[in-house]
Parts: sequence; C-alpha cells; structure tokens
Amino acid sequence: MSRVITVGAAQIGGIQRSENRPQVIARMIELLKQARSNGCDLVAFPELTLTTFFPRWYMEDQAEVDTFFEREMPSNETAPLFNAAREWGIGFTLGFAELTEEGGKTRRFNTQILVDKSGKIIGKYRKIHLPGHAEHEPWRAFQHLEKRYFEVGNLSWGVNRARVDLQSGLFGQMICNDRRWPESYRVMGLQGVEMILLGYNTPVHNPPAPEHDRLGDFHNHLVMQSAAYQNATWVVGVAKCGMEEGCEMIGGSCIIAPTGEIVAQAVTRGDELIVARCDLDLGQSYKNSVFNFARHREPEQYRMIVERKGAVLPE
Ligand code: CDT
Repeated sequence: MSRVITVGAAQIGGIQRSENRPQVIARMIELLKQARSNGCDLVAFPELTLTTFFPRWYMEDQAEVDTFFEREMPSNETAPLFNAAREWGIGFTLGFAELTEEGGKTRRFNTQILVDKSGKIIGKYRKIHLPGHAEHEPWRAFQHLEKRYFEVGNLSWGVNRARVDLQSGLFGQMICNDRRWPESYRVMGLQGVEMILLGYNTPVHNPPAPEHDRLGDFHNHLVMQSAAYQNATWVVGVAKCGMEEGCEMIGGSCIIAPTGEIVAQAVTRGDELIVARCDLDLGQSYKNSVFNFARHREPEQYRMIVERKGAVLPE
C-alpha cells in the first residue's frame, strides 16, 4: 500500500511587533486554506510563529518578555487555527514560546508541537541548541538572546508514530539552530524517523561572524540536505523570513527527500505555501543498504561524541 502523504511548508513573512496574534493567525489560516486546496495532509509552520522574533531585543522586565509567551495551547487566540485545521482534516506543526509550571517552577521553552488531523497535540519538542547569548551585547546591530529567555529543552528528540491519511508514519521535530548539528538528526535517525519537521528564524546578518552572511542560504540547505540523506528521512524546513523590525531574515523554505534532493522550494521572502507529495517509504532503500545502521554503525568508536563537549586539541 502506498504511503504517500501531501505535505505543505507554510512560510511566513516578517511579523512586526505591532501585529497581534489574531492578525498572525488570520495569515496562517489563509495559508492553511491554500493547503486544503492542494490536498495537504500535514502543514509545517515556522519557529516562534505567533509573534515577532523577540530575542532580538534586550528586555529587563520579565512581564514584558512574558507577553511573547503562550500559557496554554490551544488558547482563545490560537483556537481558530486548530478549528480550521480539524475541520479541513489537516495536521500541523506550530512553533511558539511556551510558559509552563513544571516541578513547582516557572519554565520557559522555545517549543514546537505536532497536531494530528483531529486537532489533538500528539508530539512536543523543546529546542535544545539555543544560539546567541544571555547578556546584553550593545555592539551588535541586534541581539540574539535565546540563551537569556529560554531554558535548554528537556525532551530530547522524540519520534511520534502518527496516522496521516490512513498511513502510519514516523515524525520527528527540531527547531532552527538544531538543524546545524548532526546529533539532532541522528538521535531521530536511530528511532527510524521518516519525516523531520522544523521551523526557523535566521537573520541574514550574523553579528559575531559577518563573513558568513553571504553564505546563509547555502548553509541552510547544506545542513538539511546532507542530514536528510545521511538519515534517510524527509526534512521539511520552514522559515519565518523577510523584513522584521529592520532585521532581514533568510527564506529558502524547502521540502527535501531522503535522497538529499530538494523537491519544493519557496521563491519569495513572504507568506508562501510550498507543497510536495512525499512517499514515506522512499528512505527504505537507504535504510536497508548504505545507511543500515544496525549493520554498519560502530557506536563503541563514537564515545567521544557524548563524553566530550568542546574540542580538545591533541598534544
Ligand atoms: N533561531 C535561530 O536559532 N537562529 C539561528 C541564528 C544563527 S545565530 C548564529 C540559526 O541557527 O539559524
């Protein structure tokens, strides 16, 4: 039986600080409508979709920071998105800033959820690789304070068995900077993942290394394409992009096959839906041959990967 599902990546153009959640949700529902017309089973939305990318500002008032966080999901404001998706029978992923009480403590995470066609949240991922810095660095053109506003995610990278279009598939999630680290993908590869959905917000300009700026789009695709191939999985990367509060962010949202090839790619830096029909069995020939992990991996020789954090140079 065929295991082809139709997947959409719903790229979102810049969201300004003055835009409220209902305005953003209306844009998302418009893309979802296009997804319905294209027969999508599943749609991926970007990282921190519901607001502007607030870690670009240093804020001392926690109450102000918390205005960018969600205390419940769905909430009154996000319910219309859940309702539309359920009515149209479309699953989705959604990135947002999560504020929760856990272990008697207030916790804040950069989170992405996987919602099935019935509107039920069936998977949650909390971003592990938090880029940037924790203190104010006024020399930067803009801040990147993820290390200040979020804790490191505590759920590792789970893989969810989800039914999409009557077929059961193995879906994983990661968020933005995670896509640059091979470990993120391999933890899911070791659970047989068949499709990884990830959202990102990537400024064109990287203040500590401006010499990288001209390579942003190349590095974006380089890491996702190589990892798709090496783990024999589909990768769906979706951007929040374009101009946000004077900060230009890359687009390049794409759907990548387990062959490593891009099969659909956004051509704008604004709201844009891209769609691909994805055969979840396409990775099988790689999983059974060159990347037959059980047969060819040598984990005993990889110990340093988990025992050592930073590079230590030989004597
Ligand atoms: N959101 C996020 O993780 N962005 C980072 C910016 C780079 S900071 C060096 C990214 O990896 O795309």
